[in-house]
Amino acid sequence: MYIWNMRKIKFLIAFIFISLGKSSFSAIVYDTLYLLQNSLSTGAYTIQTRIFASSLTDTTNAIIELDEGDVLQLHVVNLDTLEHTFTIDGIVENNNLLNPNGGGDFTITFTEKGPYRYYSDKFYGKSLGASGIIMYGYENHARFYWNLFEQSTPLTQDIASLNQMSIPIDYQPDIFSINMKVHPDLNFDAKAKVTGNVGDTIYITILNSGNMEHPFHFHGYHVKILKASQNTKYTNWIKDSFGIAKGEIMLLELIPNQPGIFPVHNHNLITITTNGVYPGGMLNIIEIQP
Ligand SMILES: [Cu+2]
Repeated sequence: MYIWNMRKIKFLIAFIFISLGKSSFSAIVYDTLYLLQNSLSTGAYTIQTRIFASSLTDTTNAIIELDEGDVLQLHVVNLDTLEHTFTIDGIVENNNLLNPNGGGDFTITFTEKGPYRYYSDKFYGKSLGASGIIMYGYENHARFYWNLFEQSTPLTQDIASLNQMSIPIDYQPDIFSINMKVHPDLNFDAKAKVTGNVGDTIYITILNSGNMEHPFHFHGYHVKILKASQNTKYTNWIKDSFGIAKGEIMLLELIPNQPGIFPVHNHNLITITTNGVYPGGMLNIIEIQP
């Protein structure tokens, strides 16, 4: 009887500590996104884009980082002239319409660590790039993000004016971007260019927000695919090249075994050009110190 009571007390004490621990580490995180009309130019080409931006002057989709346990309280303002949705597959699928010059408020709780895709499920939203990343957890590690997007100059004009309602079979994109930037501008994107030290545990999220599959090739390192939303067979595979399906989000773990500066690039060679010239487009750098 005495032992039972002691166990009960220990359990209660542990419960109190767990409760205190949870309340001290979790928080409600308030954020606002603005769905904007934007564009991306590389000199010869200009594509129309739609983005969920953190501010009215941003040119790329916001990356929202949460600690494990956080609850996201999100305000979304639609500054486009067309209606959109704020969608996260399996989490926010209903009551998520964003009227033009209107918006919505969303209280979002995540239960599983990892990256999530938010997007407008309207064709003219997602096909023009309104698609970004929320990262939940892994807050004690370096986290990097590659949001892939490509489009064609005349096609984006037709989609924006509602004259085109699908991606045509002869789709020929002419801008290939990561975080709405092209190489070498990517070298100055601290969320995209992977930096760290040998032995670090680094998490890289790749989201394919584009309108075609994108195969990637790592030089210098192999990565472990921790999560893949569509190519689920890849889970826990350690690879240096793999495809990312249209709309797919992946979480990669990189533990660098050697110092150096190495490229990571799309294996479809047209996508690592800008204005038709190599190197450009979806070409990224990993820079690891000893
Ligand atoms: Cu290669």
